[in-house]
Amino acid sequence: MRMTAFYGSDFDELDAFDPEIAAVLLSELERIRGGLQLIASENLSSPRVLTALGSTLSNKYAEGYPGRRYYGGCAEVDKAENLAIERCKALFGADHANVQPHSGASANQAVYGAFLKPGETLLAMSLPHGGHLTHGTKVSFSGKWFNAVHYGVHQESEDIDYDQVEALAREHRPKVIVAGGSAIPRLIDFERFRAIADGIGAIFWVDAAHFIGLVAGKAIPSPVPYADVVSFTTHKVLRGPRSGAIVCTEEHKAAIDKAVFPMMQGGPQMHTVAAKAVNFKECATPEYADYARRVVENAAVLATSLGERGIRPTTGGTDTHLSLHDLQGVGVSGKDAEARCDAAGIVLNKNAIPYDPAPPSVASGIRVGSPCVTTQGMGAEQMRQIAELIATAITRGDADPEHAVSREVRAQVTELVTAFPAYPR
Ligand code: DSN
Repeated sequence: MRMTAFYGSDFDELDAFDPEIAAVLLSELERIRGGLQLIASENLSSPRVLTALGSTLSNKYAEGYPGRRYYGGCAEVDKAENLAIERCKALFGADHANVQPHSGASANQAVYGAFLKPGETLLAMSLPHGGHLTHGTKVSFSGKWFNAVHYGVHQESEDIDYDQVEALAREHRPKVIVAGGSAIPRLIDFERFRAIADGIGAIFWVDAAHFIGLVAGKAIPSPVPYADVVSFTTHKVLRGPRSGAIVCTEEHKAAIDKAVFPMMQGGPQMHTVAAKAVNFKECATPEYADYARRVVENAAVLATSLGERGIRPTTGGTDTHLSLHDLQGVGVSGKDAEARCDAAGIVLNKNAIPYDPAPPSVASGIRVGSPCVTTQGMGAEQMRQIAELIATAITRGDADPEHAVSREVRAQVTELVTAFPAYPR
């Protein structure tokens, strides 16, 4: 009864009306099913999350916050947003949650809006050392509107240079210090960052987009007890809809809410807010905690196994869901490695490594992540097998899908993804 009352997700009807788009939806599903998805920032969200995303909540304008909207008819979407807020707060032990950011970049924009005026200074990790585009790079609003100072990693350890963070903080006295990025394989010392921020009276902001899912599953330490504000995406290890969120202390609640709406965004996407509520409920289960633990275990095995095949993990390995690998030892660029893997059914991305001699469009490294393959139920044995397949594709393969090595590796990938299917039929 409730199923027939639900309006949406009628694929057959869409197919009849718009076979071109229906074909894309199907072929993308087949692409996901047909290869190994090792992009560290991707995951396979549940059919429950996808159902909420495909619902009529998409129609509703709800500018404002629950109980304080600028439109009538918000009683039902208010329930969804209140559930998302309460579940998010409980999941992370946070004083306050804002679940309206449309994405990680939008969430970050709101954090800037809450704490910085144009021209003021922030201190963040540099993009080539593992930071993020929105952390003050020149091509992003954050680098154009604010004075961004960047720290990096030690050349030898390839881990964050905390002494440099402290020295730059003292020299430049940034209003905000940012920890987090998109290619950091190791745990971040939040306590040290907090102490540095306190030493100069700065706001301590953690962009936890990449690893927040591991925090939700209690597989790694949480930044929430240390940070003034934590922004994140909901679609990476967390496995929710493609979106963002912010948690913060009581003190900054009003500033964050005003910065998300009306400063940076208009109407929230209420279907996505509902999907975030579903995802936060999923993340509070023992099954999710087990998943997060296995993501870390799998990433460690994959990193070590690639290292054993000459594909060196920077920092010597990983504590999280991703590892970054230096290909200089095998004499292949990141760009070529990505193309060879792609031809063999292995989806990963080229990535700059710290102190990379190559330009970012070529890069000397690759980044690999375990979120998707762990969702598919793969474990340590499969990680070793995947490392062998990646090494074969990179060192003996070719960008041509018809090359003998591409075909040979692809056949083994097919066996693997048949045994551990994504979105089982
Ligand atoms: N583009 C994401 C990533 O791949 O890490 C971060 O925003």
